[in-house]
Amino acid sequence: MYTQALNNAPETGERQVEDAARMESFQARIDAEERIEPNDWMPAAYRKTLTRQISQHAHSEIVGMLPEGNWITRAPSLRRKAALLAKVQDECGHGLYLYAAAETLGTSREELVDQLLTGKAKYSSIFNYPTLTWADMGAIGWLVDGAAIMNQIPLCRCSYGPYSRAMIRVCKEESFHQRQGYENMVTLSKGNEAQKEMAQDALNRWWWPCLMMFGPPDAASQHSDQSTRWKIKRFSNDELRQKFVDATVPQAQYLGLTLPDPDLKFNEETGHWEYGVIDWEEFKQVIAGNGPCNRDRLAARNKAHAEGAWVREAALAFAEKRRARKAAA
Ligand code: BYC
Repeated sequence: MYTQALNNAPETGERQVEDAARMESFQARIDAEERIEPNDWMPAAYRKTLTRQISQHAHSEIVGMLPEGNWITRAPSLRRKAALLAKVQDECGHGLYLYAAAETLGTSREELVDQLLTGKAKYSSIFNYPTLTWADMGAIGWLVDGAAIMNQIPLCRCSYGPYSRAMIRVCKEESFHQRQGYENMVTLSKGNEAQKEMAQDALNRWWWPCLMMFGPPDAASQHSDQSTRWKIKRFSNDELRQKFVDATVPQAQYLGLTLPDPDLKFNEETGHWEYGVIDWEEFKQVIAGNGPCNRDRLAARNKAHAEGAWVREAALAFAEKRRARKAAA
């Protein structure tokens, strides 16, 4: 017992020294803007927070197909339908690249999807609001994709290689989504009275939830400090929210629409638009599963997953057959 304790002591100490040295060289690589790749050593907490963020992001893309998918059959023209269909398909693609990026960190896709379907995993709060009119397709493209781009462009420089590379393609596609949404809003807001009203109503309903997409205020953001040190995040939640407000106010003015915030005002000294108080209680309720559509969204995903079982089985059977044929050759 005594001998064992003696033998263990230096070993434990050595391991600690070794871990500290690895941590230091890991941080040095991050500071030098090197990308971390799947087979590189990384701290367990880095792996965990990236798996969390990337999988939440993937789930958001997949659940994000539902509010807009709701309007594909009711698009007002063939051109609008084709664009919306393409956008929803892109979102599915984004979800798949992101699941693939998350898998490189060691959690299987089945586990990740299971976390979504059982309600254990979070996805963006924004997708728990209903799409009530066609103008919501414009508002989502303009505002939701606009907010997503603001948040995701810095992620193209995230320290984790597979995530940063996935984000480059995602951002190119998001920028097309944003433009189609804005163009839709231009058409509606320059249209007849009923169309203008519909555009204004959509803006009224989507504005505040879009500001919540950037996450809790900096003082309440539990992951921000560490994620910033690891260069997963390059800007804080509040910084990105402010950039989004500054970019979006002139776009609303061009549309001739009014942002639903009586406290919105331009600060000549800072050069920024100041906005009113965000209802963080609503945000908490939505991420706790009590938003207007949380239950519908999870039910829809579970139904789609169950109905897609035969596709997964067929794909697995095909892969197994091909593997067996190769092994026999
Ligand atoms: N909704 O410490 P914090 C899109 C959670 S766009 C729900 O600041 P972090 C799309 C957060 O996860 C949307 N949950 O966290 C667009 C954490 O909970 P846990 C997807 C939220 O990670 C158009 C807790 O609150 N984009 O996909 O430092 C069409 C504390 O927050 C939200 C991404 O996922 C929220 N809005 O910063 C289709 C971008 N905000 O995990 C699709 C990647 C915060 O401790 N993600 N929470 O239980 C990020 O950039 C960061 O994860 C966030 C949050 C800025 C969102």
